[in-house]
Amino acid sequence: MKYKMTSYIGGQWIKPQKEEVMDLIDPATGTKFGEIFMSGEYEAKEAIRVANDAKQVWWELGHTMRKNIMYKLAKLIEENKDDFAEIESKNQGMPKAYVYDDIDFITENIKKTLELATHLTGSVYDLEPYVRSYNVVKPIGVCVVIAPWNFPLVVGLQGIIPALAAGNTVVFKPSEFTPLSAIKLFELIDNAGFPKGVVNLVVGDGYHVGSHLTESPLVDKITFTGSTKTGGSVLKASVNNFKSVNLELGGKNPFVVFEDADFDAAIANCVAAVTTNSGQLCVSSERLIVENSIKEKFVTSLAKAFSEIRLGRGSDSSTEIGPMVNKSHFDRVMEYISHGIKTNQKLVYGGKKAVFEDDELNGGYFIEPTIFVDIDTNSKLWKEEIFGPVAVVKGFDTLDEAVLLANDTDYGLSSGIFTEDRIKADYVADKIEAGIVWVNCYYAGSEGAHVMGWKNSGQAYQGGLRGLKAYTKEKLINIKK
Ligand code: TXE
Repeated sequence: MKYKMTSYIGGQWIKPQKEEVMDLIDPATGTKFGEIFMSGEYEAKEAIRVANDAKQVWWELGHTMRKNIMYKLAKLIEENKDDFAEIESKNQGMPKAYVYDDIDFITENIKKTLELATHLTGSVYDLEPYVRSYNVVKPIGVCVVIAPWNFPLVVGLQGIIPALAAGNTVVFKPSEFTPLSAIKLFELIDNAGFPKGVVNLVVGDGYHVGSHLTESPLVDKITFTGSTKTGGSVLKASVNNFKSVNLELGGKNPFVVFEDADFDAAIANCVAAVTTNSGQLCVSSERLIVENSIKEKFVTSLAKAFSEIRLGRGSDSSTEIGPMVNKSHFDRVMEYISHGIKTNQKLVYGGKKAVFEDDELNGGYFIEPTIFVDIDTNSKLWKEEIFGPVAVVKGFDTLDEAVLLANDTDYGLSSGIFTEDRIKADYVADKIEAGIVWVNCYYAGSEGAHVMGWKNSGQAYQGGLRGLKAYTKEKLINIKK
């Protein structure tokens, strides 16, 4: 299949001017299934121009009309969930079950965010006899949303939804490696009734499209999700007109297990923490910090659980984990494993390209879930984000040693603690330097809560009312009485 009309600008599908084409490869088999036309500077600038022109129209439509249009989009997304599941499993290699969960999350998120938008109200200060002051809340303006290749649809919409709900216009750039769900999304946006120019799509890479979006003086806000390195470039590019910037970056998240933990629950949570989306998830865990008294038993049980995981095509309903997104990421993760082996780190499970009876899958980019124990904390396997199903284990004896190990990282995105002792849990949760702490419930969460990456994992809040407010600016008006 050849995807030519890959940018949606000003309510129209556009064929990129330059006609540069990228191959689309199924990561489960390594075979080409299509080609996609990449946009460049012209489309990036055109999308910003129309989004800037549409600012007033979208804001003046009012909350109720905006809500009706976005509710319609939520309904269309829900009705098309089978297509999204098909697309994401083919393009990113994700098991379909994840996509169905994501669609439920997205459609709920659209509704909840629009409810929260009714709380974007100002305040009146009527304290003096001669002046009345009030703050009013306004949209920021043109928001650029840049997404990575993992969880392409949900991560993109986590920026697009609050931006639109707060009355901003949007230019969305998905990853060049996983643009297909965005193209499907914009087919639905085209039918949802948005005024022209309010939401725009530009498919292209970071150099030809991303940099023009982040540098443009017409852009008021950037929401970027991706690697810490690129996040730094985005922040630098944004300073020319002091854009507001949300950064959701990488992690090297600790999973701390004490001997008094509910052992089976800790193992089950750890399997999910390490292997969900084959470890290609910013909040997954790659550093397992386990009390020495149970370390051996824990590692043996984890290895057994890993041996029972079903790897396969995302489109196969029995698949639990899929492949790495592409050949270059597969090579990158395998290089970490080889480095561990070459530097005498103790590999106790996995460490190889997965082998299948179905020979077609042997061309794919699958990696066995992998465990290294007693890792040297100077090793890059301990320090760097691998973004694959590779866990390194380190033992500890005391509470403070556990905390030191957990915080021995430049990142601070998320963390897990497993213990039945509430006081211990509270102590460690308080000391851990991370934006999220999960105690006995990795990946659980409550509606309306907001998160922020600490240290090199990001800046600005996402989610809830606080996250929504990041898409607004306020004005103080003082009126003489
Ligand atoms: O990131 P990249 P990838 C992180 C995770 C992992 C990475 C994987 O840590 O390392 O994302 O995604 C565009 N100006 N998280 O490899 O390379 C690029 O085209 C503007 C964190 O895709 O940083 C793509 O669209 N844009 C996380 C996007 O940036 C540029 C959740 C990301 O690319 C650009 C998920 C430039 N100069 C993944 N260069 C979290 N914390 O929430 C590239 N891009």
